[in-house]
Amino acid sequence: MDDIVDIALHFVTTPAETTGTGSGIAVTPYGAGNINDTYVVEPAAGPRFILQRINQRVFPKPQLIMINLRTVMEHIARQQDHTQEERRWELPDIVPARDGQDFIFDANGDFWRATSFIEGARTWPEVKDAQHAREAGYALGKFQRLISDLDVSLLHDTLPGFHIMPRYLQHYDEVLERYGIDLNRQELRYAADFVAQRRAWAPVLQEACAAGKLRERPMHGDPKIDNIMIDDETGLAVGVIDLDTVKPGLVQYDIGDCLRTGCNPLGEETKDVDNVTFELDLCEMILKGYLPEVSPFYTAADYSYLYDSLRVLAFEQGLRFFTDYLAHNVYYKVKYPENNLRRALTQFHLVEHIEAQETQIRQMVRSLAGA
Ligand code: GN1
Ligand code: MG
Repeated sequence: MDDIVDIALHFVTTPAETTGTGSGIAVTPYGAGNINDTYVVEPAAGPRFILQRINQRVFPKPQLIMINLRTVMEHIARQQDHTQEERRWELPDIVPARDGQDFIFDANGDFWRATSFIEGARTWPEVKDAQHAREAGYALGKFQRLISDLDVSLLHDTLPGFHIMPRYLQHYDEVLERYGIDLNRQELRYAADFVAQRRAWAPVLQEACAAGKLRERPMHGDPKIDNIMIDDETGLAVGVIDLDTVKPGLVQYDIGDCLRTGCNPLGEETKDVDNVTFELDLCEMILKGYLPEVSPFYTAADYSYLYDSLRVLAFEQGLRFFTDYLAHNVYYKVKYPENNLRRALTQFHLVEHIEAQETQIRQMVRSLAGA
């Protein structure tokens, strides 16, 4: 890899730095992403910005991410021209490189891009309280609404197979076959049984799509609570970040992902796996923020698949973490060797608590949807 300062300088246009010396520029690791490498760049002059190396094992054609991002940002900018909003709303915009391109490849073939830093706001790894939950729902709903009339055929598929359960199950089978599993270990047996008991049901969203009940639309793809920006002063949502997986998909993946992360106060990284819960009051707050935003384009089927969306997304995430644990951690970054196993067990316990509250969740959706 080239020196990180040299990389950052490609995205700095203020005169002091274009000499290429890098004096006065600070580049610091930032955030907690599981896949890409993220830095904040503070030039001697001009606004700070986010610099990221995109993981090309996960995103084989990273240029497509930037093409989609331009398409989406231009679409949203046109929409916002027509609205007089009082609330602050900001999305991470592209910071082009000095040569005018939206990205650079370094000498090693690594792919780098920069986006604007949203000041005075931050993300939170876990849900804090009811207002935070409601704001997360609002931000996702508003984002989905802003892209709901974008022609989905204009978006590239930046990550083939993303959220497609039959593919994840097939990959899990291949990993089991290749690496094996110690079923004498109680946690591993629990996880393997857990998958076996739900694998026939798990492709429910893809089946609904194939049957014409749901259809592909523009989606965010990764609206976990940690990707919602909250204003430091007002506590209100400012927008959503991490737009790399905005592509054709189901809005169900989005709301399922928002609920599975926003209603689990212990969060995805907890080691206190046995005490993981799905909190109904937070679920109600997320839906109260979300549903009014999406009601203009939501169909009856969209409402009826909400419970399944939540259950599937928690199960999918557990399966993906478990598979990666069995494959010796090749997809997600890990902080300790059993990190992916703990993450998987957390999601599976969350699924169990979701299932135990199915009647209440379905009833909640019906009453909030006004049905
Ligand atoms: C990954 O890199 P990050 O943290 O934004 C993953 C998501 C998962 C998430 C779990 C492209 O997102 O699907 O929900 O980890 N992104 C991709 O924290 O696989
Ligand atoms: Mg992401």
